[in-house]
Amino acid sequence: MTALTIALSKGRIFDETLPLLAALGMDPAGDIDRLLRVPSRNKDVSLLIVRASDVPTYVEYGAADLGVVGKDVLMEHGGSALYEPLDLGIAQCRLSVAAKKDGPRPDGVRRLRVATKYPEITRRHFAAKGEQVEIIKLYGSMELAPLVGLADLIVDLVATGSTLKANGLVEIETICQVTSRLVVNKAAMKMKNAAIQTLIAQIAERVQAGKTRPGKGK
Ligand code: PRT
Ligand code: MG
Repeated sequence: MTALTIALSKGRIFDETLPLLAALGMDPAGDIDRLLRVPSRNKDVSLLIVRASDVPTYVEYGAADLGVVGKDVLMEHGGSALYEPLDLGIAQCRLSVAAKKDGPRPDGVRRLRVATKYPEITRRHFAAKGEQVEIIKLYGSMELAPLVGLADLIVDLVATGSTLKANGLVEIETICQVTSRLVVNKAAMKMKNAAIQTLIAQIAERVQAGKTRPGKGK
């Protein structure tokens, strides 16, 4: 059979992809706490454990044939160099603009500062609305920025909303809904077409089954 490599990140995405991999007999057959390249129970499939934001890069350059990545990361990376054949419906959240409860709001006059790990999405979002903002790139803990006066607004992922609430922030706008996607290297899609199409079909069937199973709908 054709050898396939799948890139994915630890944490949320790994945890939610694992049942899918297990159902296809592709769950890790090695120490995922130490190894960065892990064999799977299917000898033709190996898994690469990389940073969430690096998944598109591994797949784009063909270091991995496929990847599992959040739509947020994909939008920030610019997805045109990859195929995105499947919405896996996992690691669900939304990308939102949040502000201090009593802080300033965009008013078309003041140039507000926005802290985010998504400068590209943020730039496009405010440009489309004709709002002038100053973007401050952070790598994490965005919720802190408004509290210490580093920024007026943040653009960050929200799932339950409890992190915002705990930090005295409120969601003022939803930019988009986010789920994880299966992405495919464009050359691999040609060279390994049969193997990849088979895998996509198997995963799609699982995702569909998960949606229709009572109580599992997301
Ligand atoms: O952590 P690391 O820097 O290595 O990478 P990462 O933060 O990119 O990875 P990880 O595993 O945290 O997130 C991977 C992907 O999971 C993201 O790219 C999203 O597509 C998806 N995802 C889904 C989330 C969330 N839900 C989520 N709630 N990623 C992050 N969060 C964080 C959010 O940033 C905020 O700090 O959880 C907090 C909010 O959660 P609530 O429930 O309090 O609203
Ligand atoms: Mg994280």
